[in-house]
This record gives sequence, C-alpha cells and structure tokens, in this order.
Amino acid sequence: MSSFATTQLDIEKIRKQFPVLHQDVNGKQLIYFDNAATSQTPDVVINALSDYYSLDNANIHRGIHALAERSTAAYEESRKKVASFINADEPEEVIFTKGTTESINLVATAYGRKFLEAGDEVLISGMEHHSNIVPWQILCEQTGAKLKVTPVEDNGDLNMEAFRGLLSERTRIVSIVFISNTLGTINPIKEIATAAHNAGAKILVDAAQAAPHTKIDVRDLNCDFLAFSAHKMYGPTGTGVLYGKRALLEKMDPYQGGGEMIKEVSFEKTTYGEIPHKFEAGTPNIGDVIAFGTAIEFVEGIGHDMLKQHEDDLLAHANSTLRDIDGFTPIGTSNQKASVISFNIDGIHPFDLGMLLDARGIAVRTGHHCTQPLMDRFKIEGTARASFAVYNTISEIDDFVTALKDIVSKYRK
Ligand code: 7TS
Repeated sequence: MSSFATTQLDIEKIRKQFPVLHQDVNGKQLIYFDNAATSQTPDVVINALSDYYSLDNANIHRGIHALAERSTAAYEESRKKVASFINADEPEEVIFTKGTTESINLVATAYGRKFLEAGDEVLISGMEHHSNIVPWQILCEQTGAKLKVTPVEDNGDLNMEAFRGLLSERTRIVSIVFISNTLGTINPIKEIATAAHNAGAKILVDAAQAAPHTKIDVRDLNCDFLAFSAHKMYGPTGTGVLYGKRALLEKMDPYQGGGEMIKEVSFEKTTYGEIPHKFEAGTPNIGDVIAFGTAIEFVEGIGHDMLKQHEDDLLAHANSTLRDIDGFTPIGTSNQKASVISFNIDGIHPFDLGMLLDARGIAVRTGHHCTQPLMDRFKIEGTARASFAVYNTISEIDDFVTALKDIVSKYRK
C-alpha cells in the first residue's frame, strides 16, 4: 500500500453528508481538524432534530396524547440504541445526561458522597481532562478522601507499574480516561478494570474520546461506570450518557430532585422512581437524545472497524509527513494511539500557530485542552492539536503540512 492508501470508505460520499464542511473560511476551503473538541453533524442527525421539532415535540413520560407517545417512544428507543452500542445488559443501565462532564459529576456526587469517607482514596491519572479531576477533588474536600494520581510516561503511556503500586485497600474508585484527548493514548482499560476490582475498587471509564473511535463493550471491559458525550461522535451537543451497572445505580442516591424521578411525593416523605428515571429529574433534552440515537446509527452504519482503519491511515500519513517540518515536536507518541496529534513547533507559540492556521482555513485547537496538569507534566504551556474524523482526507493533511511549512518559513524566530 502506498502512503496515500486508505480504506474502502467512500469519503467523498461521507463528506457530502456534512453540510458544514462545504464552506470557505478566510477565503479557503475549510479543513476541520478540531474533532476531539466537537465533531461535525451529518444531515441525518440534523434532520432527526428538525423532524422532532417539526412533527413530534412533546414532553415525555407524562402525556397520553399522540405526540407525547411518539416522543416518549423515540426517546426510549435512543436508550435502547445506546445500550446496544455499548453492549450494556439492559437499557435501564443507560442514563441520559448533558454529557461526559455531568455523568462524572453524577457518580462523584451520588455514589461518592454516599460510599466514601475520610481516608478512602480515589485514583485517577495524570492525563485526565479537568472533568475527570475536579469532581473528584470536590468529593475529596467533602468527604476527607484522598486523590491519588497515576503518573504518565514521556511517550504518553500510563505508568502501569505505578498504577498497581498506587492501588490500595483504601482505593474506592478508579476513574481513568479511555483515550486521552491531548495525547491520543489508548489506555489498557480491561487490565486497569481487573486490577481495580482485585483491589476492591469500582472503575469509571471516561470514554468521551473513545466512543467515536473504538468499539466499546462495557461487559467485556467489565467497567462499573462509563461516560461519553454525543457531540464527539457526530451527534448533537447537550446530551451524553452515564452507563452504570444496575446493582450500583440502585444503591446510589438520586443526583437531583424534581419531576419524573419520583414514585410518590408527600411533605412527609418522597420515594424515588426506578432506574434510569431516578437519575433523570426534570424535562430532559428530548430532541437531542433522539438525534443522538440517529448519530449512533450513523456510526454503526460505517462500522468501528472502518472508522478505525481510516483514522489510523490518516494518523500514519500525518505522522510521516509532519516529521519533515523543522522544529516539529509531537507530545504523545504512544504505540497505542488514536488520531489525535498534539504538537509544538520551536519558536512559534501554539496560539499563534492556531491563528495562522485559521487564517488559512484550517481549524485546530490550541492551549491546554482542559488538561493543565498534563501540560505541567510535560513542562509546556500548551500545544496545537489536530484531531481527525471520518470525513477528513489524506489531501487535507497534505494541505495542513504545506500550511505549517509556509508558517514556519515566514514566522519562525
Ligand atoms: N473527557 C475527555 C477525555 C474529553 O476529551 C472531554 C472533552 C470531556 C471529558 C468533557 O466532555 P464534555 O462533552 O462534557 O465537555 N474534551 C474537549 C477537548 O478536547 N476539547 O474540547 C473539549
């Protein structure tokens, strides 16, 4: 295969389904390489959202009229699609939230506050997104538990020996990212889950970046909780998932109180509804949840094997061509890596790189990527980050490399 080889996917046909891609930015055809922040949305998902508001809009689980029945059925259908997408035992183990951040906060609050006490430990890693750090810090402040952090190796791998050493009989929760949004590292979650369970801890997996790239099987991983967001897997913003094992979800207190999460309310005593409703107080994000179901169909229609193959091809091509750029330094060079490339170029600040690329129609993210402790670990202020999705092409990467070479020749001090 030549370095231009890619999968049998018809990328042009896929690109046609994403209206936002077909525009000029600063006089150039847009190249969208900020997919780890949010991916773009295909027609089918946009149409699902538009159809919901045009035809079915009604509150769920309460009306008996036709629209309420249709919206309830479509919302619950999405729950079934998510359950099957991650191979959960049953749809009731799927809770809809605002996204990964809210899912992790839900566990830290509804599980953590009930079951952790002073002296207990929460074990995370040095490559976590702030949303998998701060909720645990809040929990530790509230309960007197301690936060422990698994160190990251120079190439962006987790130090698994250190991880095993940090597990103790006081570890109650291990919360680890599946794929790092900054380094691209794919962590050995199954191994981590086994070690956590052997130590008597529960494991939460932050699958925000994994859901669009890797087949997730919660039974095979044997994780207790798993969180991800729709908007990073071709779905809408504002919705995501907390998966939890039934036995754990049933033991947890509610996260928020309000309508829909109760069995019976009186001023003397309130009893709570069954899972998943116990954790979905108030009117949820109905339209987006329904469109999320369509995004899952879109991903499954392509298939994770094809997605992975295409993204691996893009990553390999980018790795081999970016190397030629004078002063190029990648951050995160694990052998187990998804299509995320964080980098710096000597003599050019990452913010300047981002702006100079934007001026050429190329969208990347710059900064700390909500992983400030990881930036401290690598003794850098930030990086520029290119992250690829199914609609990206080899020729876009070539244009990106040409743009970077041009920037280096003009602006490098
Ligand atoms: N965990 C990881 C690994 C993430 O990459 C993100 C978002 C989150 C959690 C939070 O997800 P949310 O949907 O609740 O916001 N990551 C990024 C990023 O890399 N650039 O912008 C958002």
